[in-house]
Amino acid sequence: MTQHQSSPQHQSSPQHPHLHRADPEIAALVAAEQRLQADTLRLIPSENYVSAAVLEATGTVLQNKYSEGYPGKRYYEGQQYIDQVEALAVDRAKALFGVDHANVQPYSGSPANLAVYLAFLQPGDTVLGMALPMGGHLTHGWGVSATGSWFRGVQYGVRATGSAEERGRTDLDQVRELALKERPKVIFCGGTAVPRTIDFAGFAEIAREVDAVLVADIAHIAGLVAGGAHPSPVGHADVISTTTHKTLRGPRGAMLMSTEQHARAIDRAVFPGLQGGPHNHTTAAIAVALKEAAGPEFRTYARQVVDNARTLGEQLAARGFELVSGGTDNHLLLIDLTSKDVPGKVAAKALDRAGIVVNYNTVPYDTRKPFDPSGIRIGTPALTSRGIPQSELAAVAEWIDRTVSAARDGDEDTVATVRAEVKELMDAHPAPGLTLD
Ligand code: DSN
Repeated sequence: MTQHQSSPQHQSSPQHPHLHRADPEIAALVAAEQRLQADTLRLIPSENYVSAAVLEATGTVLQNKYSEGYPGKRYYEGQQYIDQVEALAVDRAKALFGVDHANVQPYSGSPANLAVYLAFLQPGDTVLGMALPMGGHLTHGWGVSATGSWFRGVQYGVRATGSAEERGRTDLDQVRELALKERPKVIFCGGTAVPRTIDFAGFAEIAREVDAVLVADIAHIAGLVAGGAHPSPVGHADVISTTTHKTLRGPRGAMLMSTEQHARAIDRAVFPGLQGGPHNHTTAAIAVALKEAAGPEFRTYARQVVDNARTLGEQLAARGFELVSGGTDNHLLLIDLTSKDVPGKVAAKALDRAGIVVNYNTVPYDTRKPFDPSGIRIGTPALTSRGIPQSELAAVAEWIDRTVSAARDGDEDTVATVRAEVKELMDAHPAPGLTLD
């Protein structure tokens, strides 16, 4: 058994003494996960480290309370403080993103997007979104999702031809063509593997042409938008959907924001349309994260995330890695490993053994299957939260290169060596929110 796989039963959890006494099995697993998050280089672009303050807020007594409804109009009594918590979260979201309206109750990104369907579509209506294998999200009308089976999902992709920079970028000509032909009621822009700036103005023009509601799903880039490191969809999109736990560095949750015109439809869709009581402990943690994101340090963080991704991309390209679209404008890199002769899943698993956590991912026009695709997806939000200096990113690229080659050659000694080197760098840059014994 490697150190990586060490049995959680051997670890103690003095940080959570009550949990440790009541349920040592779960306490040990939590402690082991904490150790894993501390020791590994987490490059999954949708993950991050929350602050200790956000973490504390998620573990408060607010989770004991039911509060169906909205501040000032609830279906349960005893809302003296809960109303204030939710109102603070809403006000902070409105101020940070500069929107007319914010709903902080969606349980996560998928329910938030489902609420959009409930607000604007009837079953069978047409929605236009980016195809999942091209970088979109399941809930943008992909077939296996309720959004693609209860609604009529029409999907756009990215350019297949052109220069290395042109390939892999959203093709707005195709979006317009599809929109004019299919007349969707809703158009989604944004996605989960989009390394380039989203042209919100371009999407808005198309949406206006066909009288569709434009929804900007900024789950991945919300922190970059808040920190001024990616253009804002405000003024272009009718509705903005986001999770709160990715670049925004909040708890696992979501928000829907909109113009005043759509505020009532959004609120009614979230509650009572789709959900029951909001998760008040999450709402409190969202409020804390929004306060953190409004500070000057967060702007520095957001810009550093992008600078780090660009540097890491350049370092990887210099080592022969093929980056979809030729690079990145944001926090994310999508890497096609075909030229390295290593399938994405094999590479991701070797990297995991080396203490570098990524996910395998389809690349546009992938000839392999989604569960065994050609690529990996990596990102810099968590690494930047640890304050790992940009000067270390050449070493990170070198570790990725050595490990991918080792995966191809079956060289587990190199994997173990990289793991030790990764641990040394992680020890030098402790993650926020993790206080280890
Ligand atoms: N699972 C998220 C991601 O990793 O991008 C999207 O829902």
